[in-house]
Amino acid sequence: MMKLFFSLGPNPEKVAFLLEELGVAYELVPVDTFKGEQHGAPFRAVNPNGKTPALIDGPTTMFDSTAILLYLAEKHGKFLGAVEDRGQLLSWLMFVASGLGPFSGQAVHFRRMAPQPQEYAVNRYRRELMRHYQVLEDHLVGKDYVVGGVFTIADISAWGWVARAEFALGEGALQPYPNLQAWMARIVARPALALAKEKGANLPLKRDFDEETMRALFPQNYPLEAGSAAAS
Ligand SMILES: N[C@@H](CCC(=O)N[C@@H](CS)C(=O)NCC(=O)O)C(=O)O
Repeated sequence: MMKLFFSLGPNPEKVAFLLEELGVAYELVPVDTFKGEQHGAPFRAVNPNGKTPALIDGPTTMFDSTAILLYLAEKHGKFLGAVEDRGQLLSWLMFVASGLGPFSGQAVHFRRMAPQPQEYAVNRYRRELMRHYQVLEDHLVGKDYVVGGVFTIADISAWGWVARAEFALGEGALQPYPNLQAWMARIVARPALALAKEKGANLPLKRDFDEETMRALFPQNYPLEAGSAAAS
């Protein structure tokens, strides 16, 4: 059975969402990133980049949510949209992977996690994230889904971070973007998403955000420990 290495976060949740849409059997393997398990040798052997998600499917091991979404959609021949829209599908997947995702992550980091207030960084990432929302907002005029009028992995990929808009920017973050809100309502109504969320929520993962968690997630705030995986 496929193994999905999972923690609670947008990137692993996207893959669980797709697996539920596909209706294939898979095992969720918890990687407790709040305890630093992503830096340990057993997980690094699966994902040398030390982040979730990763997937093992028979002889194939892979990491990065976008790579895994493409792999699974191609394997099952589903949620790729029409062949003539493949360029659009790849474009929007990369828009999320290289823009919406990283800018969301940094917006969260500097607004909520940085040890000292960093006004410049907060503004930089907030405005860039809002610019990405506006790009999607304009693209979605008259469209139900991101690519070709059908539900694809581009919707799954964008959902992961748009779902956390308020976490990144604060209450009412999506208010200026009515098309994005309407699209979001279509995505969150999908039964597969509820199933994926429920399975994730039942895993025994640490929830307390304490000193151990700060060290695990933001090792740059602490002195390098020679030879540690986090230092590499
Ligand atoms: N580009 C990667 C990003 C993966 C990522 O940042 N995963 C987060 C969870 S959403 C993680 O593992 N965080 C733990 C850490 O950074 O130590 C992807 O799309 O899979």
